[in-house]
Amino acid sequence: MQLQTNKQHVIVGLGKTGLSCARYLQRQNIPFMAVDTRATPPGIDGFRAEFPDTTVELGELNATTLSQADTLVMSPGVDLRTPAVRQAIEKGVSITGDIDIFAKAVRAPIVAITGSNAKSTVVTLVGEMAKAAGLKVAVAGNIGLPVLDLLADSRYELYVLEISSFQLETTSNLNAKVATVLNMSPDHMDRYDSMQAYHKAKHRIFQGCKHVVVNREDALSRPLLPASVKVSSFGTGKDESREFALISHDGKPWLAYAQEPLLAVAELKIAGKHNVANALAALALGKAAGLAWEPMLNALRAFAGLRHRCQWVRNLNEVSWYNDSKGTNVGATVAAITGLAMNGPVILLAGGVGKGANFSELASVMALRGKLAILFGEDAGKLAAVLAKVVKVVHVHSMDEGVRQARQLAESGDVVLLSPACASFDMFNNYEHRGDVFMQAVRELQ
Ligand code: UMA
Ligand code: ADP
Repeated sequence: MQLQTNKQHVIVGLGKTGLSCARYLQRQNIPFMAVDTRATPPGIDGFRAEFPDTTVELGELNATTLSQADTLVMSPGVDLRTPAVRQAIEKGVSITGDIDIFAKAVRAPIVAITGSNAKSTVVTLVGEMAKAAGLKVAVAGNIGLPVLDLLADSRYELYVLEISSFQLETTSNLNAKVATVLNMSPDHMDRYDSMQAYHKAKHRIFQGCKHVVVNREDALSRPLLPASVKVSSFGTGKDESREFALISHDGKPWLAYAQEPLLAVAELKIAGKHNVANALAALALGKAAGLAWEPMLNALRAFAGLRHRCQWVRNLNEVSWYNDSKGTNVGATVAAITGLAMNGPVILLAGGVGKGANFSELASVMALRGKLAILFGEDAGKLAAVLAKVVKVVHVHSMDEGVRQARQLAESGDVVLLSPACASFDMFNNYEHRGDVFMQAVRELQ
């Protein structure tokens, strides 16, 4: 959305995004006020110091304030179904968000990436590929850096953006050069009335895009688009498309394009079949963005993976320990268990805030590859209700206790995996904190 200087803008939410929006609007001389549902949002003192003349309203959102605005600049953490926001929308107030504003302001092409899982891994890989190809590339969005903070530097030649469904709800006509929904499985079911609503939000990423990358193994990743839009695809299963695929070459698995081998899977440092899919997705996106093979393949060879994503921690008495604290929904944890189970039977540490998820799919994969579930946090009971039917279940009250239990019960050849299938905020500051506490406890084991 193009913002106008003679209109009243209200920034809703004073987190990272709200702050970046305030800085951007101020640079553009666009007047604004700000609201946040919390009585004392973190960082409010810094905000007041930076914007001393800005009106700030804190606490429950005021329907009159929002309805009198011309435009609400929404933060992703605020639900558009909040009554005061819904009322303002019904009165005709327009809605935008940081990605929407950014898309209208930039000149360089965007590679836009969403999906229920694998976003940060694939975004980082494509960023590394572009860097290896010599481009000045920005990697930003849901991965942690608000996009509007990029606009202060006009030298970027490519933007690789991770975009969440929350951010897409307020984004129209992103006009990306390349866009993808990497995969779709239920997540954030506390923010959506149905899977269809979540799907609809994700597929907004394709509005105005020139080239789509689809996951052949996930029909929900495929948009309905006019024939003029180019389509590439990736997948690890049987391939009849002559696209990005996994093939057997000299008896070994290789990443391939059009049946031509590109890189032996053995050359990848990232583990698990889900990461082979991620590597193929990154190649498909990079090629659609115009990158050459050699820098892309060099970036793939060098990439050791992100922290807290199936991250190897240590081996102790022939038991291997992995931190997948970023496994915050059922689909992610299923992929992590499947990806690591080839190393041995899995002892799973899981639990936290389930965000309204249905955990039954976890039971199927644990029945096949699991040995024991050690559960903690708010929704441990819901997890136990499905997992206790297929594996032994132990309840613990802290990560330290969970790690001690795993140490006691693990036998040679087992894999101990923290992949909670839940958000962390009932017991930890965030998933990084949860993963760090786990790794610390594991490293201290004698
Ligand atoms: N909040 C309130 N009241 C408000 C505003 C926010 O209670 O008025 C709460 C939210 O519910 C949330 C927290 O404050 O719990 C932060 O919300 P925010 O919208 O201010 O978030 P930002 O700090 O701006 O960070 C956001 C993304 N956060 C969310 O979508 C919740 C960050 O993704 C993103 O990195 C950042 O913008 C930069 O683009 C985080 C995330 O958890 C990592 N994303 C979800 C995910 O990956 O699953 C979607
Ligand atoms: P996101 O940014 O979408 O959360 P990440 O790259 O941070 O994605 O990975 C989060 C988690 O998703 C990982 O810890 C792993 O458990 C799981 N995961 C990674 N790749 C895939 C995939 N291709 N399909 C399903 N789950 C995956």
